[in-house]
Amino acid sequence: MTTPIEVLVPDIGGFKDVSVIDVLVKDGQQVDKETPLITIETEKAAMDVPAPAAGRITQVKLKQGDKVSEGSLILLFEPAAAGAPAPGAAAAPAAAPASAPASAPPAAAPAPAAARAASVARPPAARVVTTIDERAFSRAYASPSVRQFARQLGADLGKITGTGPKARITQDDVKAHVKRILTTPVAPVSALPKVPEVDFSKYGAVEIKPLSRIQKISGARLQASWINLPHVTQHDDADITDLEAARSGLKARAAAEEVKLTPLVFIIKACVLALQQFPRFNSSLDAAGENLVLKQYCHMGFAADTPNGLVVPVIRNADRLDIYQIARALAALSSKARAGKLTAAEMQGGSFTVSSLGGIGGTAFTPIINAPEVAILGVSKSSVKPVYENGGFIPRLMLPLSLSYDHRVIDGAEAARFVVFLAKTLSDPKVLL
Ligand code: CAO
Repeated sequence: MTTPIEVLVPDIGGFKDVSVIDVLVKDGQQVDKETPLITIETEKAAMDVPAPAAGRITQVKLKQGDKVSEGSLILLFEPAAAGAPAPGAAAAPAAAPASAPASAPPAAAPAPAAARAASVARPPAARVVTTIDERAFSRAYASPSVRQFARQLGADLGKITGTGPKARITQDDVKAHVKRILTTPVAPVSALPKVPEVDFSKYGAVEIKPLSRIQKISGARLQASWINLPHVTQHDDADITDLEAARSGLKARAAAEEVKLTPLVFIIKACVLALQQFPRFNSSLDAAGENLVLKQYCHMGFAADTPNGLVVPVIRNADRLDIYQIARALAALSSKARAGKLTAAEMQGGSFTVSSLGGIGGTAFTPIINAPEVAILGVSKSSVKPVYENGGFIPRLMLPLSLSYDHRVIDGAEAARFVVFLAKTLSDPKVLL
């Protein structure tokens, strides 16, 4: 049997009266060299004091919560013969008086432990994988070498669950944690602030009604457009007094053709002419956002309000259609939309969209572009307004137009010219018939 030696608290960077936050061994326990004996916590770090050699714990001399300084007695220890601590690193003999340790070299590998303690207190040296909560990091249960390893990887020990004895964090735990972070697909972080979640039932009775499939699809597309496209809306009024007179005059012919000539029919026709005059409005940005795709066709979309939500059917090749053909296509697609019978193809490939709320009311609104189109025309209810002309006010039927455009593709001046052209075209029925 070898003589028990005292194992003392090593140089801990000059800290005094630090807390023992854990005692990791008990009397009679066999330990290997470097087995952690106790964990102490300074203001800067928690650190383990390891066994100076392989051997048996004879008697533990302190308990959790005790205060220790350099040289405090931790335990008595019987080194295994072959693994006895090297001279100079060895603890004082067990028989030494309690006052002796101050002058005896600390047993628990003081120099490396001190070096580790110092390095633990160093700021992270390598890349930071996560933000480190210093308080949680310092409280985490891990050896100095594991702490240093975690520091180098920027891993937050406070977020790692230990798998070692007493849930001690091992180097493998740190590796697994970092690997998990690196291999977990990261959802794109939205920079948008979130709308607060509210439990409305706290304030009164509520009913939960799921969104329709169309509402979910159109909602996501509208939001994508609103977020991605810099929208500007240009407003103007078109004088449709003469157009309205012409439209009334065409009622009999329209009845014979079995179509209804609503103002929207003429507005779609006027938009076709405007797109031909301003081809940039009949374009889309390519996926890289570096080229304009100018379309040689003219497919006109129109927003339709249906019981299941908003849909945008598309009138194909509207530039080849006269107003009666446009009216027919409009009626056919509208009734299919309301019946929920539109095919996907009938809602794709639009050049430009018209959203008319004129049959309902309102004076102006800011429509959201049906991306990847680059502009949309909002139409509100026409009304008779006094217009100053030839030195006096005369009553004219004015149609409010609201053109939203993608400012990446269209300049404000071009948008104003487009709307002026539209208004002029709508004021002259001869151009449209
Ligand atoms: N000013 C005054 N009256 C107008 C008008 C205008 N700008 N536009 C239409 N009207 C009149 C029509 O002449 C018609 O009158 P009569 O019944 O006396 O003939 C009445 O309003 C209803 O027209 P309508 O809505 O049936 O037909 P439309 O061709 O104008 O529109 C459609 C068809 C499918 C576009 C429309 O029914 C619709 O769904 N509009 C809503 C679009 C929408 O929701 N837009 C918002 C999208 S963003 O949320």
